Amino acid sequence: MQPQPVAGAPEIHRNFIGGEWVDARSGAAFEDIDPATGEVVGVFPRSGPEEVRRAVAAAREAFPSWSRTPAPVRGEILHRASLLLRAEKEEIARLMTREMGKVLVETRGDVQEGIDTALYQASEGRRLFGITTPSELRDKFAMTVRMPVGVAALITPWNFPIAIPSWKIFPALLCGNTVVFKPASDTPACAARLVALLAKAGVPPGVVNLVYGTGGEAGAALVSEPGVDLISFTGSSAVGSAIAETGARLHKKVSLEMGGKNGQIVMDDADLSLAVEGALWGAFGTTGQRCTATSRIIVHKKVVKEFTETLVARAQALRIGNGLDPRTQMGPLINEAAREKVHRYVRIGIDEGAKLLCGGASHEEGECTRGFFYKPTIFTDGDPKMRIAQEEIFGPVTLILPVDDLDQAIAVHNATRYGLSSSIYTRDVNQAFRAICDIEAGITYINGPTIGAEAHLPFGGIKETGNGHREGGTAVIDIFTEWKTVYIDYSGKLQKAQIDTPDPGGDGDNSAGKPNG
Ligand code: UN1
Repeated sequence: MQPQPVAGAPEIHRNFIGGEWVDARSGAAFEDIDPATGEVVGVFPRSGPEEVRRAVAAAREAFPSWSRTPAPVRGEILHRASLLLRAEKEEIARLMTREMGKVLVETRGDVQEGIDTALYQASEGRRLFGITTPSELRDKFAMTVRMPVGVAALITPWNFPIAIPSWKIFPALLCGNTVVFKPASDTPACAARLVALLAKAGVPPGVVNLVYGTGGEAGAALVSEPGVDLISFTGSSAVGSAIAETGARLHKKVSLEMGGKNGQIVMDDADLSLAVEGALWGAFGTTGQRCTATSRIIVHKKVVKEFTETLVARAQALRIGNGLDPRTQMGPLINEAAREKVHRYVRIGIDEGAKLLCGGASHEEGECTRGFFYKPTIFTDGDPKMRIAQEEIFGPVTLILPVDDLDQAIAVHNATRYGLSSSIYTRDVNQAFRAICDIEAGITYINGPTIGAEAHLPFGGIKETGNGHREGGTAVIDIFTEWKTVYIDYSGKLQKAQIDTPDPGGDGDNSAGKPNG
């Protein structure tokens, strides 16, 4: 049982290991803070290697039985989870807004993404397709089946506290893996809800374990734990590289989803008001704290003046405040460190010679004095080589880069080390297809902003954004399964591939006196 809260006091939480809510042995704890008000939402255990080891042991113990549970049955449990998420959607959305600040409309969308993923992955329980293919030999059958990988360590960020854990936990379970989940320490309360809900949906003890703590302690212990077979991580490129190094050394499968510096191209034939609408949502939705956020807007010189004026006016009119207020359009940043980082980048941009058009400062009016608010910030006259054009800021800051034509727009777009999301606004089908082919990114939107991924399509990026994997849709199944190739020889004799294979150009016998190959 979770401990019962004392009225008015922040709730004290525990880890979830082997189907039980348990205290961390160290007794150390951290607070979950509402970034709009500074209030404490809950108190959570700061776990170390000992808790991690117990959680991994519980996941290992649960693996044989869970991996043998038929996939359609595992899928049905996810279906039940989707119904529970739907029933609790509003409550979880409100908790999420309190815990990490984004506005209610968006936190509802976040939970919805979890529901969509649960439904999609539930249905995968009755597919999980392998392939069958002819053998080159007579009386021999060839096919592939998918096998679970084992114990999956899932490390998630705070910006999508239900959606991103769902992208990982649901397919991991559907494929027959057991899980140790280490959520970001800025959003532990949503993680508790999700795990409690999975247990209620029928996930057996030990199949999903939850360990709270910092990345440096619990996260680092988890990735180097020998009982972990697979690590799936979403977060910064620096942490991702460190995880990949450890994973390589310890022979673990590693799937990484990291930074972005996503660009929206606006051509001179674009529907400008639509392009402004898209940029506003792409740059300032979730207070710019998405890996898919529009942090560069590459605009044709013929329309850059009109586009910029409208965008700046719209950004300045955004209503900033507590996300629980339905009138609020943009909530706070996640914490003070994030606000300092954003402001540091603003100063870097000014020093580099970009022109600050609006924002560039904390927002401390009215009720906002107690939270980590920052004004929507737009730079123009950017150069693609500037640090603010190259580095992920993860806040409400975007940079306008004027260009002469499509070729230059695509070149500027591609001149970063990241490759997650991208977008182009144009009415010209030829230009749109050029962009689809030539933009270096995992996702390209035509006449839509850089954010808005759907649960049943692949999500992920190229270059330093990822390491070759995709989440979402069927693509995620490749992360959470290993292929088993099966040959069934029913000829009753030894048949040697490549050697006994009938040779249509020869005498039908490759083996007698002929060199092989
Ligand atoms: C992220 O920013 O980490 O496409 C994920 C989107 C969301 C997911 C973003 N559906 O913006």
